[in-house]
Amino acid sequence: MVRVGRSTMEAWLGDITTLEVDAIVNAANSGLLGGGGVDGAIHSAAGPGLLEECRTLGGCPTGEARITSGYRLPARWVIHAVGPIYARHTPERSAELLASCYTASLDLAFERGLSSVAFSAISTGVYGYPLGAATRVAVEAVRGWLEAHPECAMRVVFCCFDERTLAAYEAEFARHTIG
Ligand code: AR6
Repeated sequence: MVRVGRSTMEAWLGDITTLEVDAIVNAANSGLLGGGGVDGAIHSAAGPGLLEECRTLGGCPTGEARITSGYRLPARWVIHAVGPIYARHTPERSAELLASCYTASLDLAFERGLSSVAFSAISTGVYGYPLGAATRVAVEAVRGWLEAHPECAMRVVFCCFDERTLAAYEAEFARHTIG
């Protein structure tokens, strides 16, 4: 766990659809109408109400996020962030777009007065973002946002669906704790 002012960042191994937090962050696509991976798992667990609400949103550009209710999920809200498809951009542009997913999601959570948010490992599945680089962007973006909002006491969970992802976050946290 890494402390940033009144906030914390932690990594957790498991299925994001089981997490009892204020909001979970989905790795969505720009249509916001569901898909495979974590997106499919979230839509299945939330039930059809989620898709109905998503249909009203009119999609979401890459690097941005939208918020809906959580329906049958234990989380009250779902934030749908659209990560970059890694091969479609330069590495620098992909990093900007990915960082923006994290900061836009935290902006939405903060605006709603939420105090706990769990992120999926956006873009590291079928969107092909190399895991180590994505993890670095995620932790640095969240840390920067928390440092810029010292009044905020947010619990940020990085939800890892496999051991490899968990190890990447723990390695990244070690860098932030030591240096
Ligand atoms: N809980 C937590 N993490 C999960 C779960 C789960 N239940 N299931 C998978 N993951 P991906 P992307 C992890 O491919 O790369 C979808 O079709 C997975 O192991 O879901 O951003 C969307 O509709 C990986 O670490 O998202 C988009 O079209 C991480 O979630 C596209 O995929 C992200 O993998 C988005 O691709």
